[in-house]
Amino acid sequence: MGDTIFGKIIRREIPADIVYENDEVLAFRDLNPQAPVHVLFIPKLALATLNDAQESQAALLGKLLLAAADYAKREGFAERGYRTVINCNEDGGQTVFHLHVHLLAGRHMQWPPG
Ligand code: DGP
Repeated sequence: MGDTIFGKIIRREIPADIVYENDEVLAFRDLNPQAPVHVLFIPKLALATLNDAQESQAALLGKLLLAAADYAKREGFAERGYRTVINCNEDGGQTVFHLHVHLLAGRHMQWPPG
């Protein structure tokens, strides 16, 4: 896949408000927040979309979700609740083609989404 703005954030070529990092996962605040808390969890491995994930990357996908849940617990809003979202391709509303999990919290979320 081609490089994206998230690749530049991983390599520290552009700034981001990083809130969590381990060997495989990076998390930083979304530039255009849709809720009082809006953090993106990305694999350091560059996968363009969820469609590109392989069976061998199942654990990595799980780690993104677990990192989001850990963050919610640590920040104290896990019990109140939050939403995780993965947008995929055009109909899903994906604009950055480096797989990411949105973590949204701090307000009541409507369902179904628009
Ligand atoms: P999506 O539409 O699911 O591909 O979400 C991409 C998100 O990435 C969108 O909510 C805005 C955010 N975003 C785009 N460029 C940047 C950036 O340079 N820095 C940060 N922190 N977020 C960005």
